[in-house]
Amino acid sequence: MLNEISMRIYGKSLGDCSNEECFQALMQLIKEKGNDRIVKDNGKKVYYISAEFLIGKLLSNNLINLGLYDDVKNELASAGKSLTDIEEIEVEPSLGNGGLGRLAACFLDSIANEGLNGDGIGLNYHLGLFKQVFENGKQKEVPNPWIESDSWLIPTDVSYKIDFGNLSVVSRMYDIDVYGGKRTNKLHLFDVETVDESIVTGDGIDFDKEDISKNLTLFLYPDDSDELGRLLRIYQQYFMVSNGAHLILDECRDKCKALGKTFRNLPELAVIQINDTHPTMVIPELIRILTTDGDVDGSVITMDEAIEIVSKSCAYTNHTILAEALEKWPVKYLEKVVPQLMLIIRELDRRVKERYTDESVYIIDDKDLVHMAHIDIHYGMSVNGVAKLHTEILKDTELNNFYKIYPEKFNNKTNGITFRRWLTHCDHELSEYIEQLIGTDYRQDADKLSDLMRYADDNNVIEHILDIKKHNKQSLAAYLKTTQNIDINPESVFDIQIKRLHEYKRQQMNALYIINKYFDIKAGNIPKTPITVIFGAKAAPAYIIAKDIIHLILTLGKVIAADPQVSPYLKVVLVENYNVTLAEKLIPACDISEQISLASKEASGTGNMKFMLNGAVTLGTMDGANVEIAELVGSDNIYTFGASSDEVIAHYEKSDYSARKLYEEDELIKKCVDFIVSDTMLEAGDPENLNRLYKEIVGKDWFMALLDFKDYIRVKEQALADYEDRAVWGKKMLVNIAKAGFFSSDRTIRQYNNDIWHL
Ligand code: 26Q
Repeated sequence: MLNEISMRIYGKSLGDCSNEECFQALMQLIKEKGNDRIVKDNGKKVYYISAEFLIGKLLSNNLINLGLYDDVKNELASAGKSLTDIEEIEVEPSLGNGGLGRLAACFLDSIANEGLNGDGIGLNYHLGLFKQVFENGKQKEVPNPWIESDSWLIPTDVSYKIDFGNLSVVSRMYDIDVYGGKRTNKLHLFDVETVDESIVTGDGIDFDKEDISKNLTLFLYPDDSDELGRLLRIYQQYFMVSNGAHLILDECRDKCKALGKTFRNLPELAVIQINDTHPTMVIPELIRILTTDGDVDGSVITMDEAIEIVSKSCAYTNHTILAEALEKWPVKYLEKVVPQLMLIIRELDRRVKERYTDESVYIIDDKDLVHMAHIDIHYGMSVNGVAKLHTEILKDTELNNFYKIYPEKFNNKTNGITFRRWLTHCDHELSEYIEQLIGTDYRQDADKLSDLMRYADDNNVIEHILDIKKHNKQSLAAYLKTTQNIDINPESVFDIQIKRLHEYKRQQMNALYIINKYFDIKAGNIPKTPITVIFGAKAAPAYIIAKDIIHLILTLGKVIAADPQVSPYLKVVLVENYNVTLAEKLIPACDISEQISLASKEASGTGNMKFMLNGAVTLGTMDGANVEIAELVGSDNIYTFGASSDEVIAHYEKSDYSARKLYEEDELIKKCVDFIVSDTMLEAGDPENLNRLYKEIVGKDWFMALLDFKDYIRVKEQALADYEDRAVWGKKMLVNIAKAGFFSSDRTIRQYNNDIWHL
């Protein structure tokens, strides 16, 4: 099958092709096979609109979803080629930052695999988020280009003129196919024709922030620590939603014509799922276009009618309760960038103010800030959180005033992950073994993974699962050696924390644990099995404390590696440029999954689910989806610790948390925190970063790392002790895998469809 294509495009057989040529041939094969599954229908369609789509490499995933993986692998092997080597050719697009973007990618995969009609809408950032490199123990950001002349990206002839207050640009839509077992959907990525990568100057990610027609689609989340950066984000957001709105209405116009309907039927033809507040302007933009351009037949659509149509078509997903992450834009900025939209937003606000006296639900507040989430909640038909606890907190506290007005709009959709990427693809050996034991039914119905519970006391099975983990650890060690020149001991315990760097996720608490362990080892308490603590995290370029935490981890790694007393037993690694590809190698190799956010702050987490599915045991707080993991696996198969979300919320309400008090009153806490600014550390690292972080932890510690630190040590020690009994640990692994079925994104998507989309 592949040979035929290589003959056709290169005039030579597969065995004579280079890996690059094989990759091209594979792309060709996949695109041809995928085309057979394009379904054109006039039914209702979901548009998942998102600033991020963290899709990862597509080669193997596409092969798996098209059912071609094994055949292709065998054909390549008989031609003397390795699929794994060919995978290395593909560049991972960096179109996302973290969980929200990866969730969008998992959802597209599940929508297609459930056979549902649904496309993604986003932006084609040429240089991605940024590529992280470490220099002198610090993060440096450099561009992360990923678009090659021949890639998954397919140019289309869809193009719109997009008007801003002071300029207009012309867009172009590019598509990436999303293959499901039953149909092919699309990820539509909009780009600006005039984008110019050459305006990025120096060796970092600096560029002229005012040259909108050239910079609009260069980077995801350009540094918004100054006004120009914030304005640029508004340009980007409007560009995304205006293109999206035009596309949606164009597609609906065609359907209306075919079905004899009008835009008044929009809610029967389209549903727009708004991924966090970044695409919120799609609501006023749709209203603007409908009231300006009128209906399919040219008749007028009034403001009242347009609002009703749009409000019935849009649904909002909230991914955070951190106040600082809820977008609020100054009226003045919106007035400058999108004056035509500000007219609509003022009208939407006027209607809210006419109806409600409670100022907390206003769209425009008394400081002239536009609360984007408030637009979504008033003018959408659904508001969902992403895990049970998260939704409860939204209803009870953060969005309580809205919940009182619109109880019927609130619902929970606990996140999920696609098992095709996060099991079949990334842990082939494990998925094959699972299929030997329980067959393949679980691929359609993930809950069937629980059939594995039959083997919970079968020593041979447990042995086998432990063996697979061992192989994955060896593979990771080899991979990190070749790609990053990092040495890790595959015989050690792999303790892994990989996620965006944020204070609430508390990488700093993990670092303090490492300091505690360092002292322990120095005092002669040698761990039975050596420990490797692995981090992966990017810090937002302007987030100073996050960057200080990166520096702390890198410096600790250096200090420990240089200490012959400690280094045989403890190793600290921060992998460079953590991304989906690295996650696919790290997760199957993990023993202990670190999910240690301050309770109430992590909306859900999805890494926690991936680790569980791959047989890692969670060490976590009762936060986000950890709560649901704990319910599923039972207390024997998870390590939980720390203050509850209620306790944490009470501390914030009473403002009674004092890090300094804990630091001064507890000798161990003081000793560990003081080490950050010890002579050893200051000599190995940069005193500016270390002193600043020390002050932050003692003087503020807004996310209460010191509150949970002692309990964290206690429970982590228990986990490490339990690890020593391989049979006992192996059973915990098996139970985790067996109970992970609930976290399939196929389930999540069915729930979105049943409760919100009704496709
Ligand atoms: C906001 C304002 C200005 C600039 C940037 C932002 C911004 C950017 C990205 C705010 C939030 C994000 C990303 C959020 C995110 O990834 N949230 C995660 O979503 C996951 C999927 O639901 C959850 O599992 C995680 O718990 C949540 O942190």
